[in-house]
Amino acid sequence: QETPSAQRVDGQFLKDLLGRRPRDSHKGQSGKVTVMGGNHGMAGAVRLAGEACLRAGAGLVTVISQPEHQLTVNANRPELMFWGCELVDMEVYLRLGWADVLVIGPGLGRDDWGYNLFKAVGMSDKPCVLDADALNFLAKEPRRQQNWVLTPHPGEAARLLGMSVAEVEQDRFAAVQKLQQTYGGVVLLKGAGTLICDGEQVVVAPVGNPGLASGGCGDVLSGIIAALMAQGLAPMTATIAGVVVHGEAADLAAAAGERGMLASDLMPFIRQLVNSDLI
Ligand code: NPW
Ligand code: AMP
Ligand code: MG
Repeated sequence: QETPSAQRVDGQFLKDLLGRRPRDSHKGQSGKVTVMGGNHGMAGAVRLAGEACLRAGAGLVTVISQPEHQLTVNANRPELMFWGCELVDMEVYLRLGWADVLVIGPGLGRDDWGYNLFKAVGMSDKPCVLDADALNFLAKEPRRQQNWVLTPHPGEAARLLGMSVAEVEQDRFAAVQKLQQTYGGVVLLKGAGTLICDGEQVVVAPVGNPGLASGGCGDVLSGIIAALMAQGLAPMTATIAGVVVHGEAADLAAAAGERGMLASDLMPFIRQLVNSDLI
């Protein structure tokens, strides 16, 4: 529930946020992101997060996933780099050092492979976006970190808080604040009227539409937020801007109808929106 102290944001938030790229910029300056997840059967989740990350302007994006997913992840998207990881060993730790920002969770699954990747991210000191199953591991091993962004939907938030989905939804404002107090960083509570909290303020983003209520839309959001962080926005700003880009892209995509809208349908509009302050 909204309180008077909550600030509302809309498309105006994107104005003057990113600016034009310098004429002599190179891909390293737009940031390097590594997206981790995609356990067996869930290549789509990391493909969507990785592609959204590129469309939101990251300079280089690597996907770390189950080896059998290379063709799926790279199908019609050869710009994504891919590393097939069967065993989570020292090489993973070395590869995490390459990235400016990490995303972990989309399609990660809840088995040992997913858990070991989750632990590897925890050992690094990189800024990161934790989504989906990474949040389920965090719920089992709670800890605080300041330079992360947590993106739970109400089901994941309920696990993180040890309460029911109904209790989360009954007072979303209290839930997002409790999540932030418990886990630190920036917390985004998904759903119509997304809430974002960094411990100092709660922001309400009444953006997007029910066309987003389909598989993969959350995976797209995590990629967008990471790309904005990699381009230099602070985690709170990147999270608010990411939610606005995602929601406005959904509104543009919904011109053809909310029902049957797909996460992939957001992709061309993400690019339009991260350049919108220049038009
Ligand atoms: P119910 O019962 O449906 O009402 P999970 P997931 C609840 C990957 N994906 N408001 C929901 O409630 C993800 O990245 C892969 C209220 C249920 O209890 C994850 O890794 C795709 N309740 C993995 O799949 C595309 C809500 O939470 C529970 C709610 C599992 O993710 C799809 C379900 O949550 C997907 O992104 C809301 N707004 N939202 C791919 N192409 O590879 C959810 N709930 O068990 O965490 O399952 O979110 O589907
Ligand atoms: P996930 O459940 O992780 O796939 O994430 C779904 C994404 O779509 C989140 O960003 C939600 O806030 C957004 N979303 C889902 N349903 C709606 C809705 N009815 N209105 C606005 N945004 C929504
Ligand atoms: Mg999700």
